[in-house]
Amino acid sequence: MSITTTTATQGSPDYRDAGLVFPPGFTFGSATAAYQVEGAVHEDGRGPSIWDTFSRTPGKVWNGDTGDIACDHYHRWENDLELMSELGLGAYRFSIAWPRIMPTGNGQVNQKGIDFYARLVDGLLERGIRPVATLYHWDLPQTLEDSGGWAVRSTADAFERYAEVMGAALGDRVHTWTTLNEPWCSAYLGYGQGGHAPGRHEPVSALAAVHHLNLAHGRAVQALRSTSAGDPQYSVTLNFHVARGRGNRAAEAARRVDALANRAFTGPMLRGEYPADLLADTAPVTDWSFVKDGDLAAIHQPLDVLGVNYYSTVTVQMWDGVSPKQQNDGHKAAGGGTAWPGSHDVVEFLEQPGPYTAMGWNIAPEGLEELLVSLHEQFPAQPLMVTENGAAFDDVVAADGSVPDPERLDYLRRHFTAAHRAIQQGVDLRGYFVWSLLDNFEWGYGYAKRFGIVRVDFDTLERTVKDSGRWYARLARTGVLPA
Ligand code: GCO
Repeated sequence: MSITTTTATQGSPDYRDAGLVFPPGFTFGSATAAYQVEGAVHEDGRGPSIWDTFSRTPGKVWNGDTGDIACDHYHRWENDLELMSELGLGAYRFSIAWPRIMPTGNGQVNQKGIDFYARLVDGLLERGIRPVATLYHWDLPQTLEDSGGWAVRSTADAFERYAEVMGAALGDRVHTWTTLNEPWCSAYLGYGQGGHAPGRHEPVSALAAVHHLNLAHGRAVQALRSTSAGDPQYSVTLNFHVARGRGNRAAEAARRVDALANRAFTGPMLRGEYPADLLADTAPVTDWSFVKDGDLAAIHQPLDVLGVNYYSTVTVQMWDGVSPKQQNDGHKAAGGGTAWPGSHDVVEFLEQPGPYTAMGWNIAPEGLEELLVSLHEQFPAQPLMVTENGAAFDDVVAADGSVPDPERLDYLRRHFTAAHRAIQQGVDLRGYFVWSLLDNFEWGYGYAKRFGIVRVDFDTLERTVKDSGRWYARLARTGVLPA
């Protein structure tokens, strides 16, 4: 099976199983990211990030929302750890805000920033919850963007120094280090399509950013390895595109998206090379001269686990010249519409068959199964971990204060079933992190979209475990998919 199947989904199998037993030791966790939950953006010496700047720029984020307060996790972290204990989670995937550690991205280290994450990690360990720490979940220090951001090589140098600092500070206690979260978003949405910070529209910069993020990853793995006193695992998290082609150039459309979105990262990280078809496709835009001698060897580092984020599939069609409808709506999964920098052939992201979540993303659990099996076939020795999967729905609080969210529960059940099916087919899947522990700041959508298995009332900041959270607690405690 391949990611680049050429026909649209022929209808989803049901994927509503119960009673499935996950392998012993399978990790059940939940995930968040610093800017989405912490708040406290001016506290304890934190410097500004590109998301502070972007969210304050009129028209960029729904309703003018910012992460200034978010879930106030920076102050309520102990309460949130208690919540994780109550849910029986085995691991917590969080991200470290680079601008808390190095307020200007370089140079001076801010001890108060380190102290916060040290308290968090210690609190997790006290409760028997494994810390899975991501170094970069999109909050680039603004000063680094001011000197060119991910479009320039010096940002990868700065990231390496940041990784050294974190390895030395927490490498004795962190269970798993993740270098980057979804570099696809950082590069293409940040520097190409512009729907994410820093909001630039520069195709060449987007491809340079791809490379500098890859380089930052490889250098960070080496830096963490040399400074971590314990025996942590090393990983990266990618958001893969499961692309269905349509039309008379269906296979070509799917191949191009696979090259640009998936293999632009797995190629250098897991094989030590950029795919030849990617270089050929992008030749009209760049000769990739930003790739220097030794870079590919630096990027190609053994990983204990590859993090996989999956939400939905994409359907793509290729046109010669301008498509009938060049969508450019900032839809994350759609890659911002006309995906192909520099080509006369336009790849258009088509509307998907439903049903949909509140993000407008199609619900396709079979895509997760297919993706995991495909990755296993491409990289047979590479253990995998689902580092994000979940769904936004418009939750309604019941009169008794509870939050029944049957659609999210059903979404999770079906995707856990898909993961189990992949395991049955021989995929070495080590764990699963539900996105998200808490309703939080959903980037360009602000607080309008709720992904949490725990509700956050954004007026009072009160937390309420949703029905999906209770269901997940039963799964996490028993390892058996509850009815
Ligand atoms: C992502 C992110 C999350 C999003 C989630 C829903 O990696 O895209 O990790 O920050 O909130 O994916 O869009």
